[in-house]
Amino acid sequence: MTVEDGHATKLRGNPAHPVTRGFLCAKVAQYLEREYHPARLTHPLRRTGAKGSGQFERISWDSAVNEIAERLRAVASEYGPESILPYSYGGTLGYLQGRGMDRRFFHRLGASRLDRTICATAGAAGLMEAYGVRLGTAPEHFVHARLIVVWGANVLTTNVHLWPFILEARRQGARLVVIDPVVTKIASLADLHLKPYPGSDLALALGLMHVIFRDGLEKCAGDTATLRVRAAEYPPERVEQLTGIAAAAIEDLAREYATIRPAVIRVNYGVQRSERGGRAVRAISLLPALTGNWDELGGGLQLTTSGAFDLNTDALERPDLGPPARTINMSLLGQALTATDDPPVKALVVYNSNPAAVAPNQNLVLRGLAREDLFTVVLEQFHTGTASYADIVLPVTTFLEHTDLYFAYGHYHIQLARPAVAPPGEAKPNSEIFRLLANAMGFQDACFHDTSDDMIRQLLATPSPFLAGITLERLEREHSIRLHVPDLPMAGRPVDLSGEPLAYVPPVESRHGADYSGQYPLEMVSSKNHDSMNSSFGYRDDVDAQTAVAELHPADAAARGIVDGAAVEVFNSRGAVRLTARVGDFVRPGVVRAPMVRWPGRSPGGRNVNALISDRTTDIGGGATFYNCLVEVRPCAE
Ligand SMILES: Nc1nc2c(c(=O)[nH]1)N[C@H]1C(S)=C(S)[C@@H](COP(=O)(O)OP(=O)(O)OC[C@H]3O[C@@H](n4cnc5c(=O)[nH]c(N)nc54)[C@H](O)[C@@H]3O)O[C@H]1N2
Ligand SMILES: Nc1nc2c(c(=O)[nH]1)N[C@H]1C(S)=C(S)[C@@H](COP(=O)(O)OP(=O)(O)OC[C@H]3O[C@@H](n4cnc5c(=O)[nH]c(N)nc54)[C@H](O)[C@@H]3O)O[C@H]1N2
Ligand SMILES: [Mo]
Repeated sequence: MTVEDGHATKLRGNPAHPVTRGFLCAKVAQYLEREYHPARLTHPLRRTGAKGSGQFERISWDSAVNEIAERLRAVASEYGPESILPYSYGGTLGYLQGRGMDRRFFHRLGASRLDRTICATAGAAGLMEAYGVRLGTAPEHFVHARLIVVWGANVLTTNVHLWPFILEARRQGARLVVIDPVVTKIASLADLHLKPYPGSDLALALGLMHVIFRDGLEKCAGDTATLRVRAAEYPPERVEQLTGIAAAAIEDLAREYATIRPAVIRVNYGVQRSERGGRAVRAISLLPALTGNWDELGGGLQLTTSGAFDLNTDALERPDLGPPARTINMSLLGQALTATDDPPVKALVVYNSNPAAVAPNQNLVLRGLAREDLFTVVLEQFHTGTASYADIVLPVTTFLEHTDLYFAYGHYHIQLARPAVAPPGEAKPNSEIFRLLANAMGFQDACFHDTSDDMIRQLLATPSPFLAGITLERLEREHSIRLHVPDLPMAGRPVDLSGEPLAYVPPVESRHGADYSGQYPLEMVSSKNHDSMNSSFGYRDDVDAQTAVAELHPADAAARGIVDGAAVEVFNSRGAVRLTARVGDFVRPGVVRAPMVRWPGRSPGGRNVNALISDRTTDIGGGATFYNCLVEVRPCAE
């Protein structure tokens, strides 16, 4: 980063970083525009118009903090502290601004706890069922693979830093297979692209196991008796019917996967955003165990690397500060705000998240946010859809303006970052805001006076071997440090190879599902957009245009009289969204892709695709089923 006279003028990747190697993803490359955007929030605001109207007046920090403390105290004394709900997720991967003072504050208060399920818990639960630990093949080791299976992972959009390692492996002869109902960039560059029906991956994984067992290709010392019986029920012909992938292709992939070594699977979170998604991840994650791939450098699987970040989060979050409290699943926010009654949610504090845009069953979420008797506080950098429903909006800093220690999403490096520029106006870090609120609430506990450095030291005080020798002083010198994860992170670890309960039942909302009536015959996938970070760049016109689109297969478009560029309505029993059709070989027939997610306030009708998505949760992990959604599409009368 180049800073001239206190102004950041250039943002670059660090060429010495072993994973990111000097290049930035599409989102961070444009971050300085965000940093200095005229729409940045710079002062506390109080709502003056109706909820959702976006009318606010400027107030001082003192009056904002005092009003919030007063309202929270009143709600807690009338309804009990569990009537207060914190809501936060992916705005930052920093520990201090993501899960530090905020958690201390809500724990001390006795507020409801939030089960943060909206992204990754289903897959994590699947991996935990199989291995009891969330580790995987390091991205640097993908270069050694001879077969790379990219399964429900949009690598060139969501995980670009893995691509150079895949390219290097391919230069050395590796084969690349992609399993995705959508023709993503990486799918179009693959040696083989298989397009399963959305949500059918568990059946595909069982089909691969079927062939591996049937042909005696497994290399596994564990007890596979029940898994063998389960897999025997999924011969390729049946799996073809369940997944839409030809039996011959299943046979070929199984044989390739079991015989080319080392083979690595990059399964990302695309697979698990569906009703059978947790168990699908579990079944997929057993494939390397069955074929001995964990024992070879460059073999194995990566879903996540999060298990290596074994920091002392209890010391950071202090769950001991307050009484036990009920837990609310964030993927069910609409229900929590409209149906929960013991006690009802009377105050909502949102930070690092934009639920009005990203949460499923949007009509219910917005109905909840519009409740006049709900006191809502939103900590934000921008005036998001959620902020427009707030009673009080507080301006916050960006990662260029505050200290934090960062978790990694897909590699094993931990990183410290210090502020590089001053915040605009009166913006403050989340950590500072929750410190102020704790003080205004009269919380006397010493931990509310901890500085950022104190908190980083507390986090690093862990017996975990992955963090041995990593101190704040070392981080200060080196910025980014690789955790001590062995080269073969799963070798020799116990694995649960049981086949229970791994039977595949088609998701309720899928072409073979119990809810399928033909009224809404298309399966919609609203996966990540290239230049977006979820809803974070939704104020940009180019991002808005990219997320105002529904991609249809030519056969599905022709059957509905839809041409490329036409205005269409995508609808089901929950809602309707107006988008622009893109017609081409972007998806398998029967599938619609609508890149996520538009700011609802910028869409006609004030809704985005999440108005179409149910709040049914995943088989395990309580996740949202964003990619199991039946819809119909019709041309709009202009
Ligand atoms: N550019 C960009 N990068 C991002 C983000 C972003 O918004 N934009 N978001 C970040 C976040 S929060 C996350 S969680 C990660 C997610 O990273 P990924 O998991 O890679 O991204 P997704 O778009 O959720 O899904 C990946 C792929 O799964 C496919 N898919 C959907 N349903 C199915 C299915 O049933 N089976 C199979 N096999 N494939 C399916 C989709 O078509 C998509 O191409 O990306 C992160 N990186
Ligand atoms: N249809 C559909 N919906 C989805 C998904 C999908 O694939 N399809 N993906 C889901 C997934 S995987 C995820 S992770 C969620 C993501 O949903 P969210 O976690 O809500 O992520 P964002 O939409 O990026 O919103 C984060 C907000 O935090 C703000 N922010 C950034 N830094 C800070 C900070 O330091 N302090 C505060 N207070 N705010 C900050 C940003 O300005 C931004 O408005 O969306 C989910 N929703
Ligand atoms: Mo996510």
